[in-house]
Amino acid sequence: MIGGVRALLMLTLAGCGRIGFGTTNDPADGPANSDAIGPLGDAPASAITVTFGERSDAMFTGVSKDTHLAQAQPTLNFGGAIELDLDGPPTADNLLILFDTTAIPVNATVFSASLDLMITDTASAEARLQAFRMLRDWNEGSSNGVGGAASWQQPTLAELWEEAGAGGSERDTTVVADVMGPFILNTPITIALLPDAVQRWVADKTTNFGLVVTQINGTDGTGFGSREEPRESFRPLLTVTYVP
Ligand SMILES: [Ca+2]
Repeated sequence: MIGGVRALLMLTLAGCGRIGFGTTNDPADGPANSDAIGPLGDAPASAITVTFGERSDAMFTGVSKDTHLAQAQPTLNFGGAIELDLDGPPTADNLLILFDTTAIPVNATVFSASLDLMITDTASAEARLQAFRMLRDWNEGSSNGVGGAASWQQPTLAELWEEAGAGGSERDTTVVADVMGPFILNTPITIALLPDAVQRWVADKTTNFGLVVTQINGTDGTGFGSREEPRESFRPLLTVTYVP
């Protein structure tokens, strides 16, 4: 029985072409989001859903860090800011976010994963974001526009990014999430994540350096509530459904 479930899951995961892209919140968001689908089919009855984030109703708290990197302010840290900024080049803002998922058993099979963000600065309709797994550590920092790390230039105070802005080989090439705007002020979005990304963190926590989120289209930036946002419901939340 368990083997059968696992086989089904592996088949599901193998069909990754349609897994983990787009948002699942609101079909009215536009055509780019309306085809957004998580894993095909329902989760098995034995599946467990857990939530991670700095909200009192999250199942696991004290588990996240987040910041953004500002190309126009390349030496400044924003780890303590209440907003996570995202913007496209030439003045890009890239967002870094990490959740400690060690509460999930290492042998679990991740069925689905999603990231809830609250939009605190609206972007133009053509805005598009993509997320990738980070492959190296970075400091959150606690500043809001003061010199420090992480910054556009540095992951930690002792090092430089291989490619500024958390680019190059220090991020994975697989697209973990791909979402088109419009992003509307004070509207929550649920971004479906490629389950394999979380699966890797679960199987080996030493590989969990979180995600970098980039805006690849549109010059009007987007803002999201950070874990420091005073309003709890504006803070990021990771939801994972897994089969033990
Ligand atoms: Ca932060």
